[in-house]
Amino acid sequence: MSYFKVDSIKFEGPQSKNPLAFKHYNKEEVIAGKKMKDHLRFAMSYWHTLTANGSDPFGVGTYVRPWDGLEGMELAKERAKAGFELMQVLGMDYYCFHDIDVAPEGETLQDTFDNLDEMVDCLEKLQKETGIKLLWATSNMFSHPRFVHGAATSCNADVFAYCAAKVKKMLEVAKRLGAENYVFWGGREGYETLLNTDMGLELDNLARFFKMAVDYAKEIGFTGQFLIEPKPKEPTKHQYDFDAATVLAFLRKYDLDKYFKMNIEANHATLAGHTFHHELNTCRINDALGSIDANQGDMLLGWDTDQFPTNVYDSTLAMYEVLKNGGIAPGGLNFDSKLRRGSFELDDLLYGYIAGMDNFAKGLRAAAKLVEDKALDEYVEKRYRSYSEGIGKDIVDGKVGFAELSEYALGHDQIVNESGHQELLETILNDYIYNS
Ligand code: XUL
Ligand code: CO
Repeated sequence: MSYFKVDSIKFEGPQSKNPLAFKHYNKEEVIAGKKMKDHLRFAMSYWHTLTANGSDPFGVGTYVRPWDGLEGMELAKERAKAGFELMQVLGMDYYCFHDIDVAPEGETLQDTFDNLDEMVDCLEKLQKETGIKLLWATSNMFSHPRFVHGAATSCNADVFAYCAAKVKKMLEVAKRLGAENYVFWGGREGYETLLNTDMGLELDNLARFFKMAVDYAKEIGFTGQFLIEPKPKEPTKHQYDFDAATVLAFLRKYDLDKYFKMNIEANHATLAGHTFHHELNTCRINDALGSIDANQGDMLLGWDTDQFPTNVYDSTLAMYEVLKNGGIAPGGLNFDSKLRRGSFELDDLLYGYIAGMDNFAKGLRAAAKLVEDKALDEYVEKRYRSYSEGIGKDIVDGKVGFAELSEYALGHDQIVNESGHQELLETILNDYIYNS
């Protein structure tokens, strides 16, 4: 251990004032029949943690890192070592990466693949030494200028082919490193103006691309779960994978729904005008909840700020959905979160991850009690009880149509409603958060 000032972050309980200790995350503690680590399946995002430097559209990087000044493969290897050390210090069992996070791009596509192969040897060794696993792999098809008009939705077929080569390679890497999932986030899969865009062809091509990925995974025996990560905008004005409902409609149209689930990111949900809770719920009720990118946005800013998640209200509701889903595996909670530009010291990474992990641990504790006590279920069940008997049951059982319902309504036209008790339920939710 050489990069961080402590060997491990330990659980000290809610009373602890030690900034380098967990107050709520007690990895091996059993909650609702499962260890906390198995409910949460925390993962480190390689890009925000090791590759990012704190630059923004107005200024250069600010992060001070021990690998500053290194270049090429030497830099790549140093970052990998630091990343695995960080995960060990935090007791984190998984990580996620894009191809070009771990290895620099070369002059040619073949050079890029050669660099990647060399780094995959290194990552494989680090995985074996530490027992840390790959939650998901993905391919970056948005940063380089070649993706200016899109990746699988580019107007240029050579770009489509280039992307196919990249994803083919990364599926092989994913298989070799035992990735449990494979993510597609369509960073440039969208448009700036419909004046020059054939949206119908672009969507057909996107579906063709996904089909080829599914076929190739079968061919090489990669059995990880495919995931699509919705986001409504940024970098393009309109992204095709706008939100969970849009992705569901797309998957169903092209008969891809049996192969894909979703990776729901909190900040993407809010950019789409939804809550994180809404997106998770939409996936759960459609059997499409695959994994989570844990972070949060800023209420006052309209872009993807990717902050470490500290909002316990959101983490409680997220874990509530995860528990109701029967768990998140083979997905997990990947911290797609980055430090603020002003948090440039290496140890800020520890503070960021501790904040996020403790926040979700606290959310899990509250959510587990909510589920166990059926604290919200009771109200929901009662609210819909008119569908368990009488005319409501006939509707659910498909026994009546408009004619029967019209006859019924004529005899029952003095409607009586009951309160939804929203404020009471919000108080109950708060009580569970305070007392868990
Ligand atoms: C971008 C984003 C990506 C994906 C992986 O907003 O969330 O980092 O998670 O490409
Ligand atoms: Co993400």
